[in-house]
Amino acid sequence: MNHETYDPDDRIAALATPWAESALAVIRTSGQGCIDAISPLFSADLIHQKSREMLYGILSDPHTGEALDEIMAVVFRAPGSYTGQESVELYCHGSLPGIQKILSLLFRSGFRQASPGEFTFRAFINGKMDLTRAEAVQEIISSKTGKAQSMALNRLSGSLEKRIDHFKQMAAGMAALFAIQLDYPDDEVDAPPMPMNEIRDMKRGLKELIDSYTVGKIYQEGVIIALAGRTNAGKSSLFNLFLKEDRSIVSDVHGTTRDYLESWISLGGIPIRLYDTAGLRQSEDPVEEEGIRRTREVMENAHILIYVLDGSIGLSSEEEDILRTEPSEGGKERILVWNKADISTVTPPEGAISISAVTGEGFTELEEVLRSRIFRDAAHVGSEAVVDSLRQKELLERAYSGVVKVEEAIHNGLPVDILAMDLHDVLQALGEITGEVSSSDILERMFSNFCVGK
Ligand SMILES: Nc1nc2c(ncn2[C@@H]2O[C@H](COP(=O)(O)OP(=O)(O)O)[C@@H](O)[C@H]2O)c(=O)[nH]1
Ligand SMILES: [Mg+2]
Repeated sequence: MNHETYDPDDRIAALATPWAESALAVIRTSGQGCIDAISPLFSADLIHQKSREMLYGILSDPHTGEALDEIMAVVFRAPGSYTGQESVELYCHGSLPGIQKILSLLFRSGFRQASPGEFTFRAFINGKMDLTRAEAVQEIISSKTGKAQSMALNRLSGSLEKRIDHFKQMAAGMAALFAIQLDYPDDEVDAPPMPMNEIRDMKRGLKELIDSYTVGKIYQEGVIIALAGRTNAGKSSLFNLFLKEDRSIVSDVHGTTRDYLESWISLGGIPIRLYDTAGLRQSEDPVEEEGIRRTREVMENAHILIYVLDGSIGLSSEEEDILRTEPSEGGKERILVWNKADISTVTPPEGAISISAVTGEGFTELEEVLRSRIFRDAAHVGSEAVVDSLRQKELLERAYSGVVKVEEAIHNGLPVDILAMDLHDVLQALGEITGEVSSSDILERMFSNFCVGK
């Protein structure tokens, strides 16, 4: 979005629901005068309509008289709307040609197409929400599991903003203290003591939030897991067990899965992008060869590889070689699964989890192991405020290192005006998180990731 040319007074419109055939579609508009602009297009009286109440009517083109749709309309008078501006929302039928007609009528009636994130951008500049909440809007929309969604909802209700405000108050308190110190000459004995406890508390609190990023990122972005192993080991069977449906073709014909399949699954609320791959084996068949090439690509990109071994026939020499290599080579986690435990007569290799993709035995244990691997590097965090935006995390780190600098300066007996300068950095970074101080490129980067209609 280019808000250099951004004009908060013009009227914007966009489809807020997906561009697809559906029962209902919502068209959102915002901007001064938008009730007046839509009123001549609508059969019922919008001008005197109460704010935030649905009104039934026919939307038609005033020039041709053509009726476009039977809809419900809601007016929002400023500042009681999402954007803080006067807004009208139209609930129409989800017909693609219908939506197109209505939008083009709006564009002919003084509205322009909203840029991605422009509604939320307006909400931000009109003081309806701080940046942490604005980011949460996008995070809610893009969350893939219930848990991720409720974490983002927490941020929308201001849990993160409150934490940051708390830090800001602490820093402001310190700044006041430093200001008093400046008034005391060196030899004065009863100068107030340095705020060492506050500094310690602030460091701990900031660190906690920074650490929560690992967990926040896992819930928001998910983890990529690929099933690998030779053909017929039971990868597709295991894939289906994870999905709890028969998505992938299971067959005892070798090389059945020639391409990879992918699906989002939820592992106790953690979004997992799970890949079923073609088995790794030598093949003369060009199609299967391509499948194997893609398998390697998927394996490269996965965070965790589940290596499926066929327990009914034991390890091949190739597999033995693989087992001898470092499990986490290339920074990737590897989990060994000894499948077909229901018919296996061979002793599984050390560290492998015995399961049966057919009977489901051992599956719960596999899920447990996955969870603990996923959270291996993640610090334990409470559920209230979790950071999942890289922007926020980097600013928290800047604030943290500012506090460390203040602490060091105190230890080194540096003059108070130096402390005050370092503290200013801390306040600056915290202010950027919530958007009090924000440069235009940050805003641009943030809001342009939104979808149109948000
Ligand atoms: N008895 C038994 N058979 C299995 C198990 N997992 C897979 N199979 C069978 O092994 C064959 C190959 O399975 P599939 O999932 O297609 O293997 P893939 O080639 O690795 O995808 C099929 O006939 C499956 O029914 C298991 O745990 N126990
Ligand atoms: Mg398969």
